[in-house]
Amino acid sequence: MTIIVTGGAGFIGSNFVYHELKKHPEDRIVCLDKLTYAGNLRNLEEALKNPRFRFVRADICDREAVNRLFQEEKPDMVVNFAAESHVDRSVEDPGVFLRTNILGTQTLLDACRTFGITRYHQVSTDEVYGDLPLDRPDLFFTEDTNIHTSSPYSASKAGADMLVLAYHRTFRVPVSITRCSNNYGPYHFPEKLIPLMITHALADQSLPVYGDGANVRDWLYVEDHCSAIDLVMRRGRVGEVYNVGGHNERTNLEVVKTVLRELGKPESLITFVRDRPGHDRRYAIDPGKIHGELGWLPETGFEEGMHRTVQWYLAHEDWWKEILAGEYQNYYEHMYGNRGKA
Ligand code: NAD
Ligand code: TDX
Repeated sequence: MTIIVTGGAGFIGSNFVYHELKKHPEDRIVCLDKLTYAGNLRNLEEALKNPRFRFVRADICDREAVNRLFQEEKPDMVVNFAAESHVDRSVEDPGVFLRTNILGTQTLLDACRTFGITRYHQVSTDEVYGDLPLDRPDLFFTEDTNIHTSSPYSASKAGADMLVLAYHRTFRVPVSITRCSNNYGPYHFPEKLIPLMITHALADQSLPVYGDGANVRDWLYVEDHCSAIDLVMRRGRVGEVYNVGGHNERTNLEVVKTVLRELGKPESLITFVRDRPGHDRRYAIDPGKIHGELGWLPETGFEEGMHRTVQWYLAHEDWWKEILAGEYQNYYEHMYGNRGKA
């Protein structure tokens, strides 16, 4: 089988490329990625040595390039990871989120209609459900929870999900969607909470926690997300949505303290800064459907996953130092320079 993986040079996409090459020695993987600030060919260094892997630099909004690739490769499946993925950036500049996340998805769906595929899989997020109150630990997102978005990022992801389901209903494109909770692990871009805190702690810089740090996220080790996508795209029912999460809820402050413990650094590095506008309070996934229908369960617990992640960042200093030395400097100064204390 030939599988097009879009956004495969990013965090989850690159982990997924390795997962597929290893798990399915009969399949070819073609990665289509624009290499935005978040895409990094270094993430695919090992894959590029594999004859079953091909990399193509292109924008998912570029109809001509997308159609040319479909024509050449005649893919059996398409898995769409390509997206603008950082909530804070979507607050600064929503336009590119709508373009890539919605129109890019449409371009891929149109190619699937034209050329025919056995499955189009959309990698979505639990953020499409909005948030849950902190004082109702009995509530979880199910696949039937209303779509109720908070940020331009989550609104664009929800728009894409609606389009995917519409193309199934109207044009019979065989689609599936996974909505996963927060991922962490190797190749996580250092603008996101966990790698940002690891890299700051290693440099003895302050750790900027938004608001009071009481917001809750449901963390899943990236490898477990990859195994869930692999299962759903191959065995999940067409036209269905599957939530993915491992019941690993932590406040941001707990996560930051775990990082500091792992690195043997003092909690005095923590600084509370101005909150994110529209900051979602709590995400919590009910993974009952994917477990019940497909038998999926996560394999890596939070303590083990965090230990592995911190070790990875310690062993790959050159990877993140190269990122921190580039354009990212300007981003950090712009976003955090005038943030002040909470
Ligand atoms: P990322 O930002 O690390 O990577 C995104 C990748 O997409 C990059 O390689 C980038 O170059 C590429 N890309 C961006 N715009 C493109 C375009 N127009 N054309 C082609 N390629 C383009 O993101 P991530 O954290 O790996 O997330 C991957 C997907 O998973 C996203 O769709 C995101 O919404 C979803 N998701 C992420 C998480 C998480 O915790 N990170 C959780 C649930 C769902
Ligand atoms: O410097 C920070 N300080 C801080 O307190 C940053 C970057 C984040 N935070 C908080 C905000 C969130 O409550 O940490 C939490 C996690 O923040 P992010 O890493 O930005 O992730 P989040 O906003 O939860 O979104 C992530 O999970 C869902 C991904 O970036 C999305 O792509 C995915 O859909």
